[in-house]
Amino acid sequence: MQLTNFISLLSLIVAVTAYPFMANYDKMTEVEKREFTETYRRMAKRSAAEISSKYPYTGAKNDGLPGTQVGNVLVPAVGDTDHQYQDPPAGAFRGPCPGLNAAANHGFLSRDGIVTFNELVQAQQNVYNVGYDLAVVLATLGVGLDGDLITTKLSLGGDATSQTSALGGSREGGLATHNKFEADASLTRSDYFLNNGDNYSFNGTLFGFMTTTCNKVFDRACMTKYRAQRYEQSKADNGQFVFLPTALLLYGASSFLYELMPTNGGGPDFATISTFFGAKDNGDGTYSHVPERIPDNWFNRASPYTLTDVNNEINAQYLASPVLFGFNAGYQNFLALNTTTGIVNGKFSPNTANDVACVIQQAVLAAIPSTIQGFITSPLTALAGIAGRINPIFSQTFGCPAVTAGVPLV
Ligand SMILES: *[C@@H]1O[C@H](CO)[C@@H](O)[C@H](O)[C@H]1NC(C)=O
Ligand SMILES: *[C@@H]1O[C@H](CO)[C@@H](O)[C@H](O)[C@H]1NC(C)=O
Ligand SMILES: CC(=O)N[C@H]1CO[C@H](CO)[C@@H](O)[C@@H]1O
Repeated sequence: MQLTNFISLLSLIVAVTAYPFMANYDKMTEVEKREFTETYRRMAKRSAAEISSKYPYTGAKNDGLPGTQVGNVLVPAVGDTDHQYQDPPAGAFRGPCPGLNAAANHGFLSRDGIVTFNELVQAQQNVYNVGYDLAVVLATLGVGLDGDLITTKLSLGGDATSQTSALGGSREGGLATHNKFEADASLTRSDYFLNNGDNYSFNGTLFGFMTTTCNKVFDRACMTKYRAQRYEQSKADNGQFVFLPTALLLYGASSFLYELMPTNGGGPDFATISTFFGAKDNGDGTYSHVPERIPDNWFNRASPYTLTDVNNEINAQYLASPVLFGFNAGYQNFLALNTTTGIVNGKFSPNTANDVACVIQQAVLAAIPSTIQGFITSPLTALAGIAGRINPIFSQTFGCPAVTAGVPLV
C-alpha cells in the first residue's frame, strides 16, 4: 500500500470512529470514496498549540469539556512560547470577532483561522474565562450557522469551504457570512450592503465613533448608548438593514468589552479595548487596523462569564434602550416584525428576564439542521449531537421549553 493511501485509510478510520454515521461510506462510488478520503485527509491537520500541564490556564483541554472555571490567570503565561503573539501567517482567516482574532494571533486557536468546535470551547475558557455553558452555546452557534456540521470546522473570516467542509457542496462562508453571526449595526464593522459586501473588515471611522461616544470608557452605559446609535444609523442609511431576534447576540458581544476584555480588577479603558480591537490611533481622530492582540500583563476575569451573566447584560442593554426588530424593505422603509414568539409590533416584550435566553436558545437550535442533505443521510450529524446538550442547559437555567433543531426563528 502506498503511503498516501495508507494515510487516507487512517484518516478515514478516524473519521468513521469519530462520526459513526459515516459508515455508509460503503455505499459511495469509488470516485466519491477517493474524493472523500482526500478531502478528509487534507482537513485532518490541526495547528492550535496544545495546552501543556506546565501552563494550564483555565484548565480546558481540546476535548469540548469544562476546565476549572477558575480565572485570574496571566494570559499568555511567562515562558509559554507557544502562546505568544505572532502576526497572522500569510493566507490566514480573520474576521468580525476581535476576541477570536486575538486568540488566534496568540495560538489559542489555530493560527491559520480554521478552527474546530472543541478548539473554540477550549480557547474561550482558557483565554477569557468564558463559562462552559456560554462557551458551548457560542461555539455551537458559530459552527452551526457558518461552519461545517460534520467536521465541526469554522473559518474565523471568509469562505474556506475547501478546508472546513467534509462534502464540499454548499458554501460555508465562515464567521463573515452576512446575517448569520455577522450582522448589520455591529460595533466596528460596516453594514454589508453599505460597503459593497465587505461586512467584516475593521472600520476605523466606526471605532472612532465608538471611542468618542464612550469618551474612552467602554462600560455598560456607554455600550448601550453606542449600540442604539449604530442601530439608528443603519436603519436610516441602509435600505437593506436587517435586525432579527438573533441580533440580541449583538448586545451579548457588546458586553464582552466590559466583561471579558478588562484585565482582572481593571476597567474597559482605551488601551485595553484598542489593543483587543487592533485599533491604531492615527492621531487625527481616525484609526487604522493592526492585528488584534491580548494586552501585556493581562489577567483573565476571576469568575466565569456564564450564560446567565450574558443574559442579564443583554436584558439590561435592550431594556435601557429598546428598539424595533424588523427590516428595511428599501431605503427608510422599515417593517417591524410581529410574531407570536415574543416580538409584538416590533418590540421584544420579555415577560421575564429568561425570555431573552429562550429566544437565544431558539436561535442556537435554528442553526442546527435536524437533517442534512447529500449522500450522508443520517440525521445525526456531529453538531446535532452537540446541540442535544443545548436544550438541557436552557431548561435547567432558564426554564425554557425544549426546541426542535432546524426550525427557523421567524
Ligand atoms: C466606515 O464606516 C463609515 C460610517 O458608516 C462609512 O462612511 C465608511 O465608508 C466606512 N469606511 C470603510 C473603509 O469601510
Ligand atoms: C401584531 O400582532 C398583534 C397580536 O397578534 C395584533 O394585535 C396587532 O394588530 C399586530 N400588528 C400589526 C401592525 O399587524
Ligand atoms: C456574502 C458574505 O456573507 N460575505 C462577504 C463578506 O465580505 C467579504 C469581503 O468583501 C466577501 O468576500 C464575502 O463574500
